[in-house]
Amino acid sequence: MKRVGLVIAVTAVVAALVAVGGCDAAPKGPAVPQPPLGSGTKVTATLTDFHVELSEKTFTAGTYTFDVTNAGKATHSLEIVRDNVDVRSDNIQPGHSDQITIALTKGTYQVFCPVGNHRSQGMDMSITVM
Ligand SMILES: [Cu+2]
Repeated sequence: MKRVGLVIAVTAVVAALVAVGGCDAAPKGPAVPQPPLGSGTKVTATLTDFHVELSEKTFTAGTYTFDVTNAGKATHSLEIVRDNVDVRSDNIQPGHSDQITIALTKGTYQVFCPVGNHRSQGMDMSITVM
């Protein structure tokens, strides 16, 4: 996630991400390296207060770039997690966007907003990769 942040973000956002990074839940193993940012199949993710909407409902194994747009009024982010895979966008201000790229393999991933208590407020879903 730091890598993505460094590529994309302005310095202030990077600093904020690094500061937040120390609070993340313990990883379940070495982080799996992800493909280059922007590669693979494009998926649109729209974040609102408090819902995550994806343009795709079904996924097959492969590389995907999620174009994440915050269409809400609060700050949001998109995180995709499974085992030792954990990819997270920058914190996105209302009206702004970010990209994350992830190699999806067969199985179920949790897709949620890690900001505040947004996950428990409904910004939480799972995707199953066939
Ligand atoms: Cu949120």
